[in-house]
Amino acid sequence: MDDGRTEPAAGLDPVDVYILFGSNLGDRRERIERGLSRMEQSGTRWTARSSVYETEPVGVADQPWFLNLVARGATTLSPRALLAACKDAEATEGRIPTVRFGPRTLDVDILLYGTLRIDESDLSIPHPRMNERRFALAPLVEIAPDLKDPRDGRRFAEVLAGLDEGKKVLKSTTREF
Ligand code: PH2
Ligand code: MG
Ligand code: MG
Repeated sequence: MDDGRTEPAAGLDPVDVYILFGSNLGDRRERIERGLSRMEQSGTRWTARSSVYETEPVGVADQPWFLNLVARGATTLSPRALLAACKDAEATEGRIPTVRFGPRTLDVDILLYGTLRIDESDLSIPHPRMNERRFALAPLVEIAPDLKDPRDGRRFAEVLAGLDEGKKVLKSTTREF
């Protein structure tokens, strides 16, 4: 019906979000897969997912290698509700908070929420360290080669190409989803 009121109801327009999944304990693929399913049940529909990457640990060196993957979702959740959904997915994999940058059963991080920028004590979007991390940028650029950083308009592909963080990030070929 066109009655001239074209404004959508507040909060109902889906927003494109990019979420980084990481695991380095237990059945890493299963954990990521279950995390994706869990989040899909609460307001985020996945529209793209990267390959799975085997990645050398960053931060604490003496820990197992990670699997990382980036998924694009269309979400109707607010940034805070999305953060809660990420934490909920982590909790179902039995994540217990331990050392910063240390081993984890499942880590689910919001990289981008549309072009929104938030800087609060417990929630920063875009993810404040994503541009220093090959394990985040490689899968992101795989599914979004033209995407730009809302902070400065640079293409993430260009940021990745210029990154001299030397940690290994290998596209996993052992099993495709
Ligand atoms: N996450 C961290 C710390 N270090 N290293 C890799 N390779 N992948 C991660 O997801 C990762 C990490 C903290 O969240
Ligand atoms: Mg993380
Ligand atoms: Mg995290």
